[in-house]
Amino acid sequence: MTTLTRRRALHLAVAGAVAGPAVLRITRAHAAEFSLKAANNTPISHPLTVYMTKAADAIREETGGKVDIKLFPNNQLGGDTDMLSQLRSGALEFFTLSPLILATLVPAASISGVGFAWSSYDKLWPAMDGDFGAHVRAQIEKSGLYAFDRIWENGFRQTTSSTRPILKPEDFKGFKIRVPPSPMWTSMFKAFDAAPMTINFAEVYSALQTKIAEGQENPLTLIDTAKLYEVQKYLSKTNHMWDGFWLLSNGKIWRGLPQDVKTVVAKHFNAQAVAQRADMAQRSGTTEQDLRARGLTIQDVDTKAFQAKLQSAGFYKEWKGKFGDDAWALLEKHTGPIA
Ligand code: X2X
Repeated sequence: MTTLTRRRALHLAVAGAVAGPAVLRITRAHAAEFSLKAANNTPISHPLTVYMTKAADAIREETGGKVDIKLFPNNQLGGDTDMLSQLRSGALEFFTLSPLILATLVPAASISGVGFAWSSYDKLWPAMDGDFGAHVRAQIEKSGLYAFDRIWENGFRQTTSSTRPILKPEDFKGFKIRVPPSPMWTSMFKAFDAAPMTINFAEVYSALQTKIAEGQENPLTLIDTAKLYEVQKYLSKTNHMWDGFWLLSNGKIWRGLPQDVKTVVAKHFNAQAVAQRADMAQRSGTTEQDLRARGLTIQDVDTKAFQAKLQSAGFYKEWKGKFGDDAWALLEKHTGPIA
């Protein structure tokens, strides 16, 4: 098997060098028994892309080239809304999506993104990998999609602005902020009295550059790798919610794959998700320094005041009602009392 793999690698290298990428692609598709596509919305340098690539490489290696997963990062196949449609129709086999955006299809999925719910990763990861995550994945399966066991990391979300720093909840009043397409995001920023506008991540940079939106909110790693610091001045550490990426597959396609293929694919995707979390945790301090060096003014805020604003606006009452008492109790079993 090793010799075969090596010979194949050599063959590909030669084909690539002599005839260019078009031939390379044809050769690979021909060699693979299962040519599958995976897509995401993060830049090539983001750890989500880096570790999905590692998983695809490990899968190709272990199956001797039989399973070839080609990655389309950085919204190459369209924005999240488009990619979700492609996944559902079967045009795309694997796709990572925020639980909150997935909630446009599976309302129960956004429960992991409740504002200020998680005080630490020591609570979050065991919950997502345990009964709480299993509850969400069961709802996802009912919608005809399959969610892999290990959710990938996006991070705690922070607020950026090109016009004025958001230091107190009142600063949000009328603030034109881009939010991802999801009822919970719109609800949260309405509760802050901001003026949220729904835009897919694929269009965020240009929306900020043209000042259609004054600000946006995302974890530091994404602000860094998507170069949002080029079009934003201030960053407030509002830490208002945690967000991850469920790796999803089309349920029918997934169930149709041979068991040995599913086992290898799931093993490597889940293992690389856990490795990606660790990498993200390691880089948080240096990313903040990097963003300061690139000219962002970064400020701490009193996050309790922002949470109190959500509370008084009825945000928690609304969402507890939507998710139901049982799901809410399961959440608070891990987080402790939220509000
Ligand atoms: O759209 C966003 O802001 C992003 C990239 O964080 C998500 O996928 C939710």
